[in-house]
Amino acid sequence: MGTKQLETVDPEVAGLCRREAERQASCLTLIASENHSSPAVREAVASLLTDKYAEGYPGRRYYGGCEVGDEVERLARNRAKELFGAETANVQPHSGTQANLAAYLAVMEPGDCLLGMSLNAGGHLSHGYERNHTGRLFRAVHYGLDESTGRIDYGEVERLAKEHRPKVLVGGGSSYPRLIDWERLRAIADEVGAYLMADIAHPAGLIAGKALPSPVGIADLVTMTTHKTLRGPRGGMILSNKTLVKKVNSSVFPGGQGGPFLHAIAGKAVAFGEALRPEFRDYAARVVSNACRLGTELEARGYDLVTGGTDTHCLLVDLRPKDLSGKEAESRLLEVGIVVNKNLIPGDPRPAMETSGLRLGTPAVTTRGMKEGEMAVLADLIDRTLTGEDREGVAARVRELAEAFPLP
Ligand code: DSN
Repeated sequence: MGTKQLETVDPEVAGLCRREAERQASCLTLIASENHSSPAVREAVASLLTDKYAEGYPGRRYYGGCEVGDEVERLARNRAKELFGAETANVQPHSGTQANLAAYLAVMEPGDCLLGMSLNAGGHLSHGYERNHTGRLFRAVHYGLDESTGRIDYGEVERLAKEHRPKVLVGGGSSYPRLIDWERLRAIADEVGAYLMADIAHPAGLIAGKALPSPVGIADLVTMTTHKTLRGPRGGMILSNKTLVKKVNSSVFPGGQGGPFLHAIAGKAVAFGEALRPEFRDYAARVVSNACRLGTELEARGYDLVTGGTDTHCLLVDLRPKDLSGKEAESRLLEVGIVVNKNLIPGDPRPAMETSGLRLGTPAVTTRGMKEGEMAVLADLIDRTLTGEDREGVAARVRELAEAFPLP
């Protein structure tokens, strides 16, 4: 419906939108943080709710005409609470980074200490990276990974916590393929009187779909994005409890944001509704089993996986034994239509724009309906591409797969 208008009014933008749709349809996305939202989610996001200002919260807005917006936001909040078994949900953050900053400022003052995973080890910019506002506002201290295992060294986390007495301890990251021991982090936080924040941006959908253990009820604050494994629109969310809810809400608005994006909140409500259906549990389980299979198939072809595998949706491939940089591997794979991202590995000797690793994830191809059999095919195609074998044949096979497994 909207595209016809767009073609007439602005053929230039319409053409770009069409090209992006064609790109997504004809390529296979193995970027661990990306997914394909449903047409229902996209319809809600493209609705007229985009035109409405609604600063405040349901029942307490600074504008008239918010009756429908109130219902949309209440619906999204209630579905989020049901989905995650949370006491409270704030669905207004525009992104994961905004959610994290709001969560920190709900319980910390500038200058307070924040302990999180370092960016190089697979944390996130918003976990106190020096050039991010979180690193400039707070005294950030970082834990890394045990270079011999690629796993979190909880002993190091405890040692740093005792030394620096953080106000907030953050768990979660962008390229950590293993389960996080939330109970262990809780115990460390309790030892030093810190709040525990779980950033579940990556595994949110796997937790909602009961494929991974949940930090809800263990952590004081749980932040996430809604567009990764959760398969909703681009955006963020904060779950907390009745003790913290007022602080969280005022930290989001008026603390960090003005008017909420009601169209995005409507899209979140649709995605949460979809994730509450039994099929989503099958999806979450399959994302994980597909990632495990992709990993074992790559290992069988001589690839090293950081931590030796995965418990989640993502894999970190150490390319050093193949004498290939992540940058080169990313670009070779893109040429055949497989979209991935280069990634640092623990103790990486190369810089972040080059890297010695690749991060691979199965959320998007699983949404397209791929199962373990296709993971074996993908591993073969990745290997043939990286060894420089029959590039045209591989590209043709990628196109065939993309056609056989269309976007939702
Ligand atoms: N950029 C996201 C990722 O790719 O993991 C994190 O925000």
